[in-house]
Amino acid sequence: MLNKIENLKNELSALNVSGMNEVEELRIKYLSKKGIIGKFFDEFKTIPPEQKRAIGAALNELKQFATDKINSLKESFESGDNDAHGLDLTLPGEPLSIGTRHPLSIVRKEIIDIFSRLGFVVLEGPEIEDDWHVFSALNFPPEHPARDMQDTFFIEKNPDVLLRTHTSSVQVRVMEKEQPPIRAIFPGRVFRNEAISARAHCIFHQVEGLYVDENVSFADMKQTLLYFAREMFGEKSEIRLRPSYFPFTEPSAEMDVSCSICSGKGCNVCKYTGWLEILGCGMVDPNVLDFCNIDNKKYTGFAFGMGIERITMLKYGVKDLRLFFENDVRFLKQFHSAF
Ligand code: 2U9
Repeated sequence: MLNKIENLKNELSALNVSGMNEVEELRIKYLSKKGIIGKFFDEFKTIPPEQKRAIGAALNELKQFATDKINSLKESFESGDNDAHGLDLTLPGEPLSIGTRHPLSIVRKEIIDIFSRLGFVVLEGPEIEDDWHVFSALNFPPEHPARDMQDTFFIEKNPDVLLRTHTSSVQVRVMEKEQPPIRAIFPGRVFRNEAISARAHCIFHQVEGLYVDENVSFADMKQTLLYFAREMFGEKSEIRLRPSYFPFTEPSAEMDVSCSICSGKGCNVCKYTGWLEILGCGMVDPNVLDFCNIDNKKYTGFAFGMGIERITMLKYGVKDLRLFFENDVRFLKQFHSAF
């Protein structure tokens, strides 16, 4: 009897059906009063009393097993696992649209690739910073307006905990830890307490660069940045450097690239000047090297910084900065990348 019970269990395990009608037929075949399991219970009445305990338990278990099996077959049809439920499964599916790289990611990658070809490595650091790494080590005077609540997001005061306003803080951290030669670029998000408009946002993306070694000169900087401009905006691009001022560089300059839209002839993008301002740069102020424990008699360096939004706007003719943050696919899908 135990063998018969085991065989029937195996038979039930292997059952499969193609419709609800068949499930009902199986229920009748196995579980109705006159079904196979019912007959086993009739036979049970005739077995010797000493076997009743073991066989009774096995029979009850078989009945439960059959009930569970029939119920699960029934449920699979009710939930639609096995049935089209009136749907035409031959209709074509709705295509899933594949996303694209964000334009800022495309341009950041392009900038990184250009400087990588010149031997710059990529380094990153924290977005939440302290006064020393964002201002003091960079030679900002105590009363500089950037230290004000109106320009910078403070998380805590005394001691100051704040969101970095530039990625220069990462350069300070690197110089504090490592001695020259240092040749790296620093991409990252930065935060400034500005009203959001077509030309400004409170969050934006920068890439800064730093090269510190013996005998690094202003001419090295100029040639590096000329290479960058030609790779980024086309080989016919020209650059010009205008004197400027930053607390952390001396001398400092702002760099323009000839307008790639009108080839310098003048158009509404370059406001009829033929030039587009793309970055700031300069020789690292000896004070800054000193603050970071680098011998400013032995080493010199150049640094530069650019906003990725600005470069992207100029390269693609985007007129409103807010488009980068709205994630409207009609805007985003116009940009294509090979990576
Ligand atoms: C250290 C020393 C020097 C980084 C530099 C600029 C010039 C610059 C702006 C461009 C547009 C910021 O995104 S922006 O608003 N940046 O003009 N940045 S030199 O100089 C450094 C950095 C770190 C230790």
